Amino acid sequence: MTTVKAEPADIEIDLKRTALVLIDMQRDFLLPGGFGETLGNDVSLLGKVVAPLGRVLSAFRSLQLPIIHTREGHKPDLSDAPPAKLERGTPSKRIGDPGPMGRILIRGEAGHDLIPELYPIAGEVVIDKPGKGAFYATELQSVLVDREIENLIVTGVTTEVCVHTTVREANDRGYRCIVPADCCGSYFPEFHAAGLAMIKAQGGIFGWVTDSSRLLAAIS
Ligand code: TIU
Repeated sequence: MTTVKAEPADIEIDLKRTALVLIDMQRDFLLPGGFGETLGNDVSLLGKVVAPLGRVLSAFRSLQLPIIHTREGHKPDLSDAPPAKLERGTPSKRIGDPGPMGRILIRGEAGHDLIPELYPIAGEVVIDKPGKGAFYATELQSVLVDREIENLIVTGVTTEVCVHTTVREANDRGYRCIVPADCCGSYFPEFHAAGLAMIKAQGGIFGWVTDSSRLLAAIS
């Protein structure tokens, strides 16, 4: 067993039953011209996640532990995008509209793809998800059951949206979720802080919060 220093308490995990989950590290959220920017956000705020998450990804690769990437997006015909999502708010471009990186949040377009710095390699799982949570309308649970995974290191963007929704979904399904704070990011620093505080409050109501240094020290 491996002890990861974390809040609200240190946690012991069996690394062989632990997967790294990278939520939506896509151009559409991290680069100008994508979905995140059309919503009115400063996408540069997410860039600081890439280096620490890259170090954790390298460590998981060298230990040959399971790695799961997710991508939020929709089919080109938008048949999996509910009107309530398509019509939401007043973005500069809507889901499916043409943008500088292709159609916004559409599978197969450049903007929908994962950023090159964290690009999946052979053997890593890529889950396409239409919603915010990685379990909703995806094969994630069967992937985890097949590989006998019990613990998830949940990272990516954005902390209070897709990371948080996934942690909540996973927690209810019995997975221990550990979130390294510097490996996830938000367009709203105050929501990032609040999202992490909510995870570890009440004795770890949704999971545990650590950081890349403590995680790497534990698994190396
Ligand atoms: N807008 C925002 O903060 N996030 C999303 O729309 N999706 C994800 O978090 N991936």
